[in-house]
Amino acid sequence: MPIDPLDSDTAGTLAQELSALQAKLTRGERLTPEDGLFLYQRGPLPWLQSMAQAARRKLHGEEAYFNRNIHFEPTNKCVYACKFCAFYRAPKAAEAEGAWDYSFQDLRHKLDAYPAGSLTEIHVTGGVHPDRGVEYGEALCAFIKSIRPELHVKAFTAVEITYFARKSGVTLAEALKRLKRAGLDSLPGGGAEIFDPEVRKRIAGGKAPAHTWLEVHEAAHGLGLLSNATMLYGHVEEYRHRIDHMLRLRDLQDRTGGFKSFIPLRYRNESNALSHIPEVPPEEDLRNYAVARLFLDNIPHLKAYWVMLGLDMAAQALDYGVDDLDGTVDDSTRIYSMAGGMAHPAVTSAELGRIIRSKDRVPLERDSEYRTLAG
Ligand code: V47
Ligand code: SF4
Repeated sequence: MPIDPLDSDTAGTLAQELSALQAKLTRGERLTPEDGLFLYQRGPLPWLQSMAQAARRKLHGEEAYFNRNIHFEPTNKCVYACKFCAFYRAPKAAEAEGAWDYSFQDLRHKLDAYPAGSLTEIHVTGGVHPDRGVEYGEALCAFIKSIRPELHVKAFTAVEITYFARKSGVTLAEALKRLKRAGLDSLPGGGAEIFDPEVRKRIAGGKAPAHTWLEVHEAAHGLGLLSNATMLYGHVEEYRHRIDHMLRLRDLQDRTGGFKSFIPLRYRNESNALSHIPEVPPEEDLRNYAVARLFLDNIPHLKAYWVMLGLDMAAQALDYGVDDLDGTVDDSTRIYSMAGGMAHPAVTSAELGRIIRSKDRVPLERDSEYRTLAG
């Protein structure tokens, strides 16, 4: 078949651009936003995979991490109503409408099911309850520490903390100081969604804007609290919005070094106000992991949250820059099952180990600060 001169020209230019980027990455140089956008739009997936694998290998060799954790979602009643959220119920909703509001005694009961030493972390996040200020957050952290002092308390998104502070009339820094004093150990990465103001307004109008989310994390890092960062993708955003999101995280990380891991979250479309938007295909998830690994050169870990992806896709993501599969979870979260994810997400550490080994990688159980635990 004759070669179309235009196609071969385009192919030649693409090959040249990729080889320039490969040289840049090999020299350890940082990608610009334009480079990132180019890779999203035109980077061939096998090329991205190979570059992301190399970047991951430089940071973590063949090791891949998991932990033993559960989630606690105190309530799904929320003053906001993010359009993508299937978990949300109005503050006055009744139990019959699917609303819940767990007490501290309910939490004690849940924790009693776990023998000492069987968990290392509890991840606490939920709806933004209209009546709860920083006093509630303090009491919850202190309660967990009083019954399970050995557990790392990763609790409250920047959105929840912003509301706590406003409700209690204190600054963000003061709220964080008080939560830390009460037992908070680190912040989860939720609530980031997409930072671009137009997109944020369309999917999560009303809740803490990007600069406030970033301010909470910066203040937390300043107090010695580490944190994670998420990005909700595959809805109405464009590639340039994902790059803008990661750029803001990369800039903050340059200043503080306090982010432990980046967690891309694929938009799931069941039972929410954006259900007409189809979910992205798996190739898009893999492309996103690879670009994230290459662009976010200063956030050490890239996490595939298997609860959202399913275990098979999480395993595949290990070949695209991912070095962490999160934890055992033990059917303790409903944010994803309500949005179309696995109905009862639970996995043993042996199973996570098997998945990691199936990719010729070395499974390591970690604590919440990525220190390896003796296995
Ligand atoms: O901020 C809600 C997302 C997040 C949907 O820090 C949805 O280790 C997709 O942040 N489709 C909360 N995503 C969960 C979260 C998280 C998860 C795992 C680990 C960590 C960590 C943090 O869940 C929200 C939002 O971005 N989310 N609804 C949905 N329909
Ligand atoms: Fe509320 Fe969080 Fe759901 Fe938004 S994503 S409606 S803040 S629970």
